[in-house]
Amino acid sequence: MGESRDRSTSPRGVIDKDAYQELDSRWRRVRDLESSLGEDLLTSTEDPRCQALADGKAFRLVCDAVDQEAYLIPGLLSLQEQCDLLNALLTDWALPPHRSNLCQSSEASWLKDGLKKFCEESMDQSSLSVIERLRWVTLGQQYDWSSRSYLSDERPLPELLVSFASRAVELLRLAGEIHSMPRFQAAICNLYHAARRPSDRLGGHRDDVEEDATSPLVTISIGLPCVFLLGKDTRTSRPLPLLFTAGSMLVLTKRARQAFHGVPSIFVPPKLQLKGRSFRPATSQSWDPRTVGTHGARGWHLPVL
Ligand SMILES: O=C(O)CCC(=O)C(=O)O
Repeated sequence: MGESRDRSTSPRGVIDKDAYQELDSRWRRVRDLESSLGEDLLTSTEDPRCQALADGKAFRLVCDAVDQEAYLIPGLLSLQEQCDLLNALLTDWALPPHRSNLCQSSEASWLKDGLKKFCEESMDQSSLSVIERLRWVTLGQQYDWSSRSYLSDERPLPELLVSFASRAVELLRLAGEIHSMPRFQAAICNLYHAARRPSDRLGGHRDDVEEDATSPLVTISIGLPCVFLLGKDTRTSRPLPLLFTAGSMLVLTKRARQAFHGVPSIFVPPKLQLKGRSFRPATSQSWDPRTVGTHGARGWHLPVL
């Protein structure tokens, strides 16, 4: 969690070319895989920019656009595990005492009722409106966005999340890339909805608030695929656009931990592309994180303090 600048300036105050912003604007306009054809997008681990590690279970990203301490681990979570995450988020984690963009107090019966109806698939307008507006939830040590700092009352992170993030780090430890298992302390769950509103993307930023700015940061993707832009520690570097798919994880460590990154676009399959802001009713299909549409929970983010 941290810095989000629009432009970078040189010491003399001259505005340098914001290569990150340029690519971010370009990708915002691309709304599905089909329209991405012909663009430079890393879509497969066969790409020469992926260097296999751990018997081909993990890949180091090797190109000028990123520091080499960035790793992609495709398909590490099973479909059932992705469902378990989504379920835990909507039935438990999104409620107080965890903070979310909808509620920062302990009284939230309306939130609980809205999420419950949604999960039981007996939605009405008010529960739809809850789901539609839920954008982020913080877990573990809570974060205060206004002061841009972590609050002192430390809460443990949910075990399920820690075990999934540890699985990724363990693979890299066995491959000799990371030397010890970090103690995960905080997470933000970002929900990007298929409506593709401005709130359904994440601008380029660095996570620079954590005290230990070198310990690994793990991002878990569930739901619809997205374009993840991964750069270096300055916006003047042109970032690498990669397709980040459900069940996959990204681990940024050492220098890459300081990298600008963000999510300019969620890919929404044409049959789920929504007109205006009208939302479809939930169906049992909406529980399949591969096709999760109206409530496209997508990003899971575990910065380590
Ligand atoms: O949602 C994602 O995949 C990225 C999340 C992120 O970068 C953040 O929350 O700081």
